[in-house]
Amino acid sequence: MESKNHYKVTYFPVIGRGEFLRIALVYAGCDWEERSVGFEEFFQGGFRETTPNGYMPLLEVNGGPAMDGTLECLRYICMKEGMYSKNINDSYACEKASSLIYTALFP
Ligand SMILES: N[C@@H](CCC(=O)N[C@@H](CS)C(=O)NCC(=O)O)C(=O)O
Repeated sequence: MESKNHYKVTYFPVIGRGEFLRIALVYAGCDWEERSVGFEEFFQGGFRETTPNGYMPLLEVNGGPAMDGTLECLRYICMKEGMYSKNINDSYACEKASSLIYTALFP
């Protein structure tokens, strides 16, 4: 798979919600960069106030505005990179599996 898009993921330097986006971007073979924001920078350094809704991960595509919402961003990457099934039954199964994993990890 070859993508012409450039992505930026902004997240804490940990495995967490951001990992969903990192894995999708690596799997798709995308050109992407990571902006690592430490806890102090986020909570005390004012970074939180610069985010759309006060949380991360954030996803920027081709220099566009920051988007948030882990599963929404995951779905966005999959659709933009041609990994989202056009078969409604397959996409239902993928949505079900990703929601299940997400809510199990982040209830
Ligand atoms: N609904 C959001 C929740 C994101 C979220 O809670 N992120 C945590 C880090 S894993 C965060 O940024 N927390 C900061 C805060 O709540 O102040 C999503 O699905 O991405």
